[in-house]
Amino acid sequence: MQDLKTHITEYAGQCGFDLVRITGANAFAEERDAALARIQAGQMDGLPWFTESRVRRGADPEALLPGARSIICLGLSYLGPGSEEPPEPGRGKIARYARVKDYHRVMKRRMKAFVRGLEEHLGETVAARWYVDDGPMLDRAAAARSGLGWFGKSTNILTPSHGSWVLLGQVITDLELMPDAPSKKTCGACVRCIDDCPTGAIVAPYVVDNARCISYQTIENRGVIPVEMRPLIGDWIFGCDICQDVCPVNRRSKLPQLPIPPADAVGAAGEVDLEEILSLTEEEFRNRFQGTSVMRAKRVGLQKNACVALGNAGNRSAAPALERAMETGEPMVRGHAAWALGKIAGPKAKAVLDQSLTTEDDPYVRGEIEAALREFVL
Ligand code: B12
Ligand code: SF4
Ligand code: SF4
Repeated sequence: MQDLKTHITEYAGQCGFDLVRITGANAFAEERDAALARIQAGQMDGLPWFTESRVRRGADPEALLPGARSIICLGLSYLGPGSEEPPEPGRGKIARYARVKDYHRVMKRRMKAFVRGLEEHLGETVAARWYVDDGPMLDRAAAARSGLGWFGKSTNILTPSHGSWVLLGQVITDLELMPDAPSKKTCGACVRCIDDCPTGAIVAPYVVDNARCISYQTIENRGVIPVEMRPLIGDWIFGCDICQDVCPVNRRSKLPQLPIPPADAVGAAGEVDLEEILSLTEEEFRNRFQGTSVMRAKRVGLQKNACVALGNAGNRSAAPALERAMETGEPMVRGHAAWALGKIAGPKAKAVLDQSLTTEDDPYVRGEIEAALREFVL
């Protein structure tokens, strides 16, 4: 049993994973109850697919793989060379995990190769299912129980070697393997992430209120970004890394041994030109971001976020780009562009809003234009 475990650990490294630990396939009862309580408290609102039945299924490895005995927990760092300096004016920020190619594909490919290699080593078929992010499993719960890392108060899993900059995957298998012990490390008295989260989304240690998280608003929210949240989003246009950037555990994180290839469309610094984003056609958006995590936000979502970031930057030179968005964008983009025009102010912005009100017939967008125009009389 120990020999096989040693082989698995070494082989996972050869397959390109930075971290590997084992836990048993018993149910995640406490974490299931914590997740169910989170749903009931409305703190997962906005994610209709995150249902109670999904949590129950995902917390029970036997339900996912009958005969499951062990879970091989894998971690892959996505830390790159990009600096965390504030971007140049007119540019928006993309979270670190999206500065590399879509990790779902890369990790699943590596996990499949890992399982096939194990089968070759053992000379028999191994019953296995693998998950990363989009499966029902509670990825962090498995990582924590295996000792791959510990739950930070930001809810991110922190690892001693690679900080929280790791993506998490699991291979559930019928192999009997010696489980590792959970980590004894904790955040101690630190509360940096709670204090520095701009939206107050970490409502208590280990509890993130989904709808208040910039990551949710800029990636998952298909509708209107709440007006009161917009100024707090700053220059983030896809995801948010603040609770990780401020975390002291992340200060000396190791780089990945076999990095996920970079997403050239995003760049190592994760900075993109906001006016350029606003002008992309559907085809141009696809050509540029295909194969990256940014696709998740869709073009309309990214453009909506670009409007918010332009409004927050408050640079009047953005008025012509916002005007074009008012003329050609989808209602969701027009609405957020109107808000941005109200924020950047100036005679050009006012003229665009006045003109738009004469032609706009979408009631939601009209409401945004009227609210933006009220900014000028204050
Ligand atoms: C839904 C989701 C989101 C939502 C909701 C986030 C959330 N906190 O739930 C949104 C869109 C906001 C989001 C954002 C991000 N996400 Co996300 N997300 C998920 C997803 C799909 C499910 C998470 C989940 O189950 N939430 C439910 C709640 C209940 O779980 P939880 O927050 O982990 O809570 C646990 C703890 O609170 C613990 N607990 C409760 N009480 C106590 C008490 C103590 C003392 C302790 C120790 C623990 C503890 O039990 C709970 C249940 O396990 C997972 C993938 C997956 N399938 O698991 C990725 C995942 C969690 N996300 C990931 C990432 C990278 C991010 C972002 C960093 C992306 C970004 N840069 O924008 C941010 C981080 C924001 C944050 N602070 O969490 C990674 C995290 C990797 C890591 N090292 O932790 C995951 C694991 C994807 C992956 N496979 O790599 N995400
Ligand atoms: S990702 Fe950003 S908004 Fe979400 S909890 Fe962390 S700091 Fe707050
Ligand atoms: S910032 Fe502090 S409290 Fe938050 S996750 Fe990091 S160590 Fe824990």
